[in-house]
Amino acid sequence: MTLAQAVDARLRKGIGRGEFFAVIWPSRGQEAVAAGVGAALRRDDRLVTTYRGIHDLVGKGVPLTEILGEIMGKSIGASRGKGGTMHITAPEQGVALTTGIVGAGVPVAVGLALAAKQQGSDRVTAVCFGDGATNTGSFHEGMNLASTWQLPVVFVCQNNLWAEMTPIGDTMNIDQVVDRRLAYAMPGERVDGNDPEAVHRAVTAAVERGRSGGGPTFIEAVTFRFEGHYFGDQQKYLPAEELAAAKEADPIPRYRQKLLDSGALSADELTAIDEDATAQVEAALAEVLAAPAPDLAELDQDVFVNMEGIPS
Ligand SMILES: Cc1ncc(C[n+]2csc(CCOP(=O)(O)OP(=O)(O)O)c2C)c(N)n1
Repeated sequence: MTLAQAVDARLRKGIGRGEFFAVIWPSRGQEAVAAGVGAALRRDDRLVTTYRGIHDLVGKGVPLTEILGEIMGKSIGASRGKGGTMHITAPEQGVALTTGIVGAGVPVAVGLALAAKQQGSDRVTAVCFGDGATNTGSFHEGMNLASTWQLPVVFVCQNNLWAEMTPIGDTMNIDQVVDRRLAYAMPGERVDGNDPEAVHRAVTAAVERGRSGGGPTFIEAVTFRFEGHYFGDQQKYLPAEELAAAKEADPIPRYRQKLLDSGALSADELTAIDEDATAQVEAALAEVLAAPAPDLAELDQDVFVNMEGIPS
C-alpha cells in the first residue's frame, strides 16, 4: 500500500512541477485493493488491469524501474517504453496487460484462464476494472463464458463510485455492482475496498476456488479515487462533502492506525516502511530519468508476433 502510494505521489509531484512528462490516471485512495489482490496471487498467476492500475502493478511485484520507465517512455520500461501507461506488460510477474479500453481486459483475462485450463495448469487469472466497466458488453460476455466454462478467473471490480465525471447512480439501476454476478450464477461478495485484510481474505478464497477447479468469483471492492479521473482533473463535478467523507476512510492512515492499535507494528517501524518506500521510488526514478528513450531502429520490434510454429 505504502509503496503504491509513494509511486503515485512521486509521479504527481514530478509531472506537476515539470520535472518529467508522463500521463497518468491516479490510483490514490485505491491502494488497499491492490495490496489485497497482489498478496493473494502467486507470481505466476496472471493479472490484467487498466490505465488506473499502477497500484495493481506495484502489488503484483513489477519492478519500479519497469513501471516508471514505461510510463515515461524509456527503453527500460516493461514494454520497452513503447506502450505507456495504457499498454504495460510484465510477463515475469504475470502481468498480461493494462488497457485503456474500458471493459476490454475482461475477455482477455477469460482467455488467459481458458489457456491455463487447457494447459492443465493451476494458474489463476485476476482482472481488475472499474464500476463503469461493468456496463460494457465485453464485461458481460466475459462473465458469461467464465461461468459457463467454469474458468479460474477472479473478477475484481474496484468500485470507486465514479466513471470519468459520471457518478455510478447515473449509469446503473442496481444498489450493488456485486449483484451483476447473479445473472451468471457466480459466487462473490462485496467488501470494504479500503480494508486490505478484507480484500485479501476475499481474493484468497476466490483464488483457492479457481485453483481447485471451482470456477470464477466476482468481488466488488468499494473504494474511492481521491485525485480525479486523470492527473490535473479539477473534479469540479465532485461534491466537496463527498470527497471529504471519502478521505475520512483513506485506507493508508486507517490501516496505519490499526497496525499501531493492535501492536503489530510500532510508529518507528511504520515510519521506516514509509522511508523505505520513498527511497525505493527515488532510486528507481533516478535510474529511469537517466535511461534512454527506445532506439528508433526498434520501432517495429515487439509489436507483432509471428505465430508460425507456436502450438495452438
Ligand atoms: C470502451 C470505452 N468506452 C469509453 C471510454 C472512455 N473512458 C475512459 S475511462 C472511462 C470511465 C471508466 O470508469 P470505470 O470503469 O469506473 O473505471 P475508473 O476510471 O473509475 O477506474 C471512460 C468511459 C474508453 N476508454 N473505452
